[in-house]
Amino acid sequence: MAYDFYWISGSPNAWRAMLALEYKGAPYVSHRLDPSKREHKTPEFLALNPRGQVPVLNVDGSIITESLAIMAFLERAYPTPPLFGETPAETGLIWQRIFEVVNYVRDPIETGVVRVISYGEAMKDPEATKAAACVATARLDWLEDILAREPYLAGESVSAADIATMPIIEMLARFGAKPDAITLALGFDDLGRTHPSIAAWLERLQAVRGYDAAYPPHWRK
Ligand SMILES: N[C@@H](CCC(=O)N[C@@H](CS)C(=O)NCC(=O)O)C(=O)O
Repeated sequence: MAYDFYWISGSPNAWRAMLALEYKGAPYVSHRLDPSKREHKTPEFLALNPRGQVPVLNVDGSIITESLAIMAFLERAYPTPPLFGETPAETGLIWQRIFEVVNYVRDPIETGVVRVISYGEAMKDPEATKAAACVATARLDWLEDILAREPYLAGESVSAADIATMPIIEMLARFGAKPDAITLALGFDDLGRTHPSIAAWLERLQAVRGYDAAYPPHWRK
């Protein structure tokens, strides 16, 4: 039986859940919501998730919100190929990486930089934007250090840690190339030069099963 999956194009949280669905080969019916029409705030959608947020997975009437919860559900429902490791040590490291990214990487990038640029607010206080970019760069440097030593964030194989992190970094690369970011020289427009191991990791992830299907359609030219 196919699940019902609700998402918004470009939402990093929906992206990671959708990529997990695709990677696992799980059957699902896609419900793409249009945020400009506030389709994520309709009474019908709020009945699924009162927060009015994506992603949402409807599993035969059981509603799962929270991208990481959806990924954990998929791991139990479709153990192969694994995303959360095969040994206790692997599983521990994968969750460690996920929480490190959620607790220390996501906000400086998504809130500190991406949101400011996407809301057109980067030039309102250039010094504040540059200061936020410095923090985000330090978090990127941390990822770069891991990926200079390992092909994936939790070792030799692609895992949930990579799938959970990749959309955040893709967002930074996309918005870091916008004119305001270039004007302020935030330094996110050429990851191949500044963070070559991250750039190589992003390229490796493009070969992961389901990458193309989960890629935000409105980002395609
Ligand atoms: N912690 C949640 C966050 C969900 C979330 O923030 N979704 C955003 C898109 S990335 C959303 O739906 N925003 C619309 C809104 O809050 O109105 C998860 O990981 O799924």
